[in-house]
Amino acid sequence: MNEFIDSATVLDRPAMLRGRMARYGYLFFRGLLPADAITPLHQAMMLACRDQGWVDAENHPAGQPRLEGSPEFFDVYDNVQRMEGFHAFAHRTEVLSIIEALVQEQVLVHPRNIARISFPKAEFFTTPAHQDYVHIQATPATYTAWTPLSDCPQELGGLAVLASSHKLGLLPVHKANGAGGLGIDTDDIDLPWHTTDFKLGDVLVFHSFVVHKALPNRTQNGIRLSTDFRYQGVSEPIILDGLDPHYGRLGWDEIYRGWQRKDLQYYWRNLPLKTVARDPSFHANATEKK
Ligand SMILES: O=C(O)CCC(=O)C(=O)O
Repeated sequence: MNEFIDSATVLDRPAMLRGRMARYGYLFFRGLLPADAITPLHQAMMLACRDQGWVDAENHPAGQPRLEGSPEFFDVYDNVQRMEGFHAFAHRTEVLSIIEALVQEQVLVHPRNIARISFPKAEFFTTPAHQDYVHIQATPATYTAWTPLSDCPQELGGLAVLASSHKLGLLPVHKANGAGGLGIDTDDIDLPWHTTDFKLGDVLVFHSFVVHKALPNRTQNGIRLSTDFRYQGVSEPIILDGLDPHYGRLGWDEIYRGWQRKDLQYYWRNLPLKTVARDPSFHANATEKK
C-alpha cells in the first residue's frame, strides 16, 4: 500500500483541494483536528461500551466481538446515536471549510451520522471494498469524512482508498460481510491502494465514487472507534432517508432529549432541499460473492 498524499499543507488553497480531489478521489489531512475535539467522544463511546460489558476497565474487548447490525450491537449504538457530542462532531468548522471548498456553495451536513466500532478477531466482518454512492445515492457529489477517534495504525484497522478509482464510474457489487453489506471485486483494477498509520486528529475526505475499504483489526485487544459523516452542496438532491438517524431505530425527538444546542437540531428543515426516493436495485441486484 502507498502512503496517502497529505493535503494539510494546501488547506487554504481551495483550487488545489478541488484539483487533488478530482485527480485522486480523496483528500487526507494530517492533524486537522485538535485532540480535545476528539478524545471526549472516544471516552464517551468507550464508556457506552463498558456500560454494556463490551470492554473492561482498560477498554479491552470482553467476550465475543460485537458486530454491526447484530441485535446486541444496538445496546451500545442507540446510546451513541443519542450523544450530542457525536452529532456535533460532524459540524466541525475545519471539515466544513474543506467541503465548502469542494462544493463551492452552502454545505449540507447529512444528519444521518455514523459511528463504527470495530473489534479485533472479526476479520471476516471488515468493511469490504465499496463505493459510498450505492448507499448514499441522490448525487455523486457527496463527500465522506472518515475520522478515527484515536491513533489508528494500520493493524487497528484504518481505511484505505483505491486512488483515482472514482473515475471508473459505478462498479458492479456483490453481497459481502461487514458495514454496508455490499462489496466490489478489485483484483483486476490496476490502481494503487493508499492508506496511512492514522494519528489522532487526522481526517480523510473522499468522493462517493471512490473505492475504499477498511483494513482488518489485527490487534490483540484494541477496538477501533471512528466516525463517518457525509456532506454535499445544498442545491444537490439528497435521499429522503439520509435525513433520518442511522438505522432509523430512534426518532430525532428521542435523540435530541437533553441536548444543549438547538442549532444542531432539525437544521436541515430550513434549507430548500430536493429529496429523492431510494433506489433499492443496488441491494436487490447484488450478486453472490464468487
Ligand atoms: O469504518 C469502516 O469500517 C467503514 C467506513 C466506510 O467505509 C464507510 O462508511 O463508507
